[in-house]
Amino acid sequence: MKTDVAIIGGGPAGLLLSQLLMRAGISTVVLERQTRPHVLSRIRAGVLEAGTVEVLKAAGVGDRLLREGIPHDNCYLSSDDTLFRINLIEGCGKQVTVYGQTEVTQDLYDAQDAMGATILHEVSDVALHDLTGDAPFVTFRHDGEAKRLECRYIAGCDGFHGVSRPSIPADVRKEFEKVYPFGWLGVLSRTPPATPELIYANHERGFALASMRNPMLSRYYIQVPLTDRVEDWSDDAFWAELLRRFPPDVAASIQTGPSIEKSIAPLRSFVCEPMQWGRLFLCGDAAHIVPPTGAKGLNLAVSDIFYLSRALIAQYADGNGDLLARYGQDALARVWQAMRFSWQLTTLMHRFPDQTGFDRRMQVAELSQLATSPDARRLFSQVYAGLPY
Ligand code: RFL
Ligand code: PHB
Repeated sequence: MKTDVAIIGGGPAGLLLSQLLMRAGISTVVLERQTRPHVLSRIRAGVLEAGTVEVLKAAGVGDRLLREGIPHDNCYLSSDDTLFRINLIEGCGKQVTVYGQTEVTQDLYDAQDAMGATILHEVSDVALHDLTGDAPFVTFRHDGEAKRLECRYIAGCDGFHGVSRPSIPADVRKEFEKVYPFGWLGVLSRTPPATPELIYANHERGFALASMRNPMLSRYYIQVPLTDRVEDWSDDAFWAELLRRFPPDVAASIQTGPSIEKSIAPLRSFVCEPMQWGRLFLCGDAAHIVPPTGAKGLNLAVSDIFYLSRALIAQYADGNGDLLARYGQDALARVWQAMRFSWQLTTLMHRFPDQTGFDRRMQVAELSQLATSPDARRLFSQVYAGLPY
């Protein structure tokens, strides 16, 4: 098999890259380890930055997003029993849009099917070869047979546990990591959202988040110790704990119901430098992980794909490799800004096991600055709604 760009991983990053490149006449093959229903069953991101919406529109997958996505002008922060609003429009003139990652991925699959894309599911033993030469290739198994895919470039879009990042030699790679001493227990339920916009809550019992997918589908999270397992949490125990962590009037507006999905995600900040090695380009979770506080993960995957697709299109259009040579530099500048924001919001909104009275006063001071200072809210809004590309 032969293609221009071999794409490892058919999550949102890989599918979006394939879509943007195919629209520019560049051929792709996507290799995905899981089945399509498995990829579509992962409940993850929910909040899209304004720039993400623009990239998805440019990729030809904006129609349903514009119809069904819920634009939000605000988000709310609460600390114990106080609640304040951050108006994103006042802060930076931009909104965010609530539209699930599952929906983004479904739209990309539909668009890719319509273009006749080659997406191979249930591939195994993917290995990358000759990355620093002019003719890299990928070997893998599919339908019980060993296969070889020749290409000009490889995009590593295979998430945190993929094979692409470890294909960069260990003595070249620098990895930066921070692991947080808690996770998020998330519940999806077929109930109307408690409030029209998101509420991030810092409570003495721990963090909580009220989010949503659509007018009849709510998504809630609570901070839990890393030792907790999903089986430890009955629906009743989850709702009781969630309600305790919001101010009383918010808690009173939360409708509880059976969970239709329940999972625990650990929190981690992680960056791999460089994001490119020879003809291999890392994108999305393959290169970096943010804690979900602030909803940056999927948005960063999209900004990486924006930079890489632009660079590959320029390379194919007129042989100009300048943007491709600086892909990692361009992507990382934005990644580190989002990394700092997610770390800061995680630090601000969670209760840490070893938190001192001093640490708590620092949270209170920072929350009070956000509540009272338009300048502080402006800085917050700029990153929350999305830094420019
Ligand atoms: P993905 O989605 O992990 O996709 C990678 C794909 O690669 C496949 N794969 C392989 N394929 C072939 N060969 C191999 N060896 C392979 N190894 C892996 C995998 O099967 C998979 O299909 O990475 P991608 O595309 O970079 O997308 C990143 C996003 O999924 C991720 O950043 C977000 O979900 C993070 N995230 C959020 N991001 C936001 O922007 N806003 C949010 O509101 C938000 N909320 C969240 C989140 C992540 C969460 N969890 C569970 C980690 C909430 C949660 C709870
Ligand atoms: C979500 O709806 O899943 C969500 C929203 C905001 C976040 C993280 C996750 O910061």
